[in-house]
Amino acid sequence: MSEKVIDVQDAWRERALIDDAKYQEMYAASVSDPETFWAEHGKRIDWSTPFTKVKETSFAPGNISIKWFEDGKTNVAVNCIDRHLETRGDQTAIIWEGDDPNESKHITYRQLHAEVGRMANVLRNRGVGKGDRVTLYLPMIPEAAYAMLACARLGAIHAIVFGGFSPDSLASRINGCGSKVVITADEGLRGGRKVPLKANVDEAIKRVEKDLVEHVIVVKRTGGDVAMEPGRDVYYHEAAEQVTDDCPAEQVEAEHPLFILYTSGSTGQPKGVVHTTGGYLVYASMTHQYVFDYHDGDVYWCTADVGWVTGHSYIVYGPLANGATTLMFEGIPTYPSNSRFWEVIDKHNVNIFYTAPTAIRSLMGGGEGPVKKTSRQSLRVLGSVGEPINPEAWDWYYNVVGERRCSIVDTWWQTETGGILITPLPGATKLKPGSATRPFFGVQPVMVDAEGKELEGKCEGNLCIKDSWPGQMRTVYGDHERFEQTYFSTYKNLYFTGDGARRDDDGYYWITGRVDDVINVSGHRMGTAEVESSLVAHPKVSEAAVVGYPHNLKGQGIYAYVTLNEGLEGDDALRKELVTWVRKDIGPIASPDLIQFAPGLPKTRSGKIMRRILRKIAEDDFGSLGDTSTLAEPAVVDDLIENRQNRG
Ligand code: 6R9
Repeated sequence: MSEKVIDVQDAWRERALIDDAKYQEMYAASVSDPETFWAEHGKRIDWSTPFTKVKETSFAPGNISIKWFEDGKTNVAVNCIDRHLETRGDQTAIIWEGDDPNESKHITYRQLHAEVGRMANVLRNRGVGKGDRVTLYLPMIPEAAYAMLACARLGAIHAIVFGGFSPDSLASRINGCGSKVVITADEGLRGGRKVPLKANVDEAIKRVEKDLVEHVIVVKRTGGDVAMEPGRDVYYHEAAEQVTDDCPAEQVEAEHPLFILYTSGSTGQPKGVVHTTGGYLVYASMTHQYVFDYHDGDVYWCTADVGWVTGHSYIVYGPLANGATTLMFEGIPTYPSNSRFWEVIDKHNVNIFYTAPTAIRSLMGGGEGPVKKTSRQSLRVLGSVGEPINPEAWDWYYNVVGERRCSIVDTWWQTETGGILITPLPGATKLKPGSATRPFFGVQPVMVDAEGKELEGKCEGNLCIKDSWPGQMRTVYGDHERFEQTYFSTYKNLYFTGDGARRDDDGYYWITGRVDDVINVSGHRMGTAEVESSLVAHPKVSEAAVVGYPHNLKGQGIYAYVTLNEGLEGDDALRKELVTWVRKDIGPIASPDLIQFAPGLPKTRSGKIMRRILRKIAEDDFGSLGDTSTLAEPAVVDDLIENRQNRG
């Protein structure tokens, strides 16, 4: 791995909210006396009833209980909208950029207030109130943000299902949280292709408990022809005509649930991760401000979908709580061309850009040309999230996209953590390509070995977090037992992240990937991310995924799936070249035993490689590939099976 260090540039520090000395001071205060620290920062949001209690949390076996600001009352929509009206009513809250580059619009805070009030009234008219669950199955259109905030305004709990999920997945999530109302659109639009959202909802409802779903509200996006069930389905624009845009906000307890978001773990069905109101908003807004060094007037763009936690915390809640201008993008990075991201940045003068390594790598495959033909002069901070960023992608992001002017924040966090936990801060943290660097305020990472023994100093192990932070998930919806089992039973009194990491001499964290993906080769532990990063560093490789497979001598062997850059063909000579490359880069224990050239890798629609499937194929275990319905392109699996490497 790269050991390069990039100093904080003077320009970053001069502009930044805090420098390194201030970070050190605030971090020390946040962990030595969390009560005092969070009592102060809890005031960054408005409370209708101020809290007097700050932190009531326990990770003790049998008593996992997490409460922040417990006796305070507030409303998330009021914090994200109403409180800004006086000072920035006419400022743009949301810039919406359509799939079609000729379509975009600006929504001011005042307009947002009216839109959310109207949508809240439409829901209220259909019996939605405090504590009711509402499933959202929407494309990236402003109505998705309106719907989230409308639920928050009423104290209802939204459960967003990513628009790319199948009717089956949607059905199990609607059932799981017992939603009586579903909000969807006729069709979505991505890369010029239509997504049949309403038709999927109809399919899903056939598989949902009878009579559970009472109302389906349909936003007209494409105007496509869809079936409407009388009495159950209504077009949003028609329902909206029947109500005013003035809707009182329900003040709720700090621990009232704000949303449920389903996420997959290593076992069983997806879990409904529950986030609550006060602590979540304090944490999402504070991290958004400090991590991205957000200043008034900045234009901020996070390319995630609102169907994922990144969209919740860093498109909608964090930025809007801070009175920011947040850009919402309906399309994809490669449509109409792979200059799209950079063109959108120029079009809207984006200052802060937050995307995923998978997007960076795929654009990197197309070379520098599509980037270089745009200006990108507005950019100041570049963020990364979702998976370890390999140093080569980091370098490309830094050198080519940001032209060495922009700081990079590699932000490590999870659906479960609600907000960013480990990250550089632009004015404070020296950067090392590939490292998420240091913990955010209040976050105490702990490294443990397989037996749960805490490791000191420079080390490699399992990443846990000691003590709670305000954005932490509170429970698994309807199954607190599973919450304890999944996150608190492996290591007592610690939150277990499921990730492996190493910590270097400077106390920097390098996330190596999920520990369920660690390969044990002849007794040596090998991070799949490490091998992948090395492979991807090869000039001919565009993407790589590495899994373990049973090996007679070594215990586990290393099986590498490699996607080459466009137009290249793989052969035995290249296989050899890659093995030598990795041996040289990391060491002989990292040498791939088998390399399969794959035109595509199985990915979830959020871009995560599904190693579970790759492991099964590497193990010749095709009979039990499990659920492949969440794949972006299920067909790649057939090709992988057909061309698998014989493990002899
Ligand atoms: C926010 C999000 C969480 C898992 C997490 C880890 C991986 C996320 C990362 C990263 C290395 C980063 N991950 N950010 N790994 N460096 N900067 O992605 O949530 O979808 O729940 O995924 O993603 O493995 O445990 P989620």
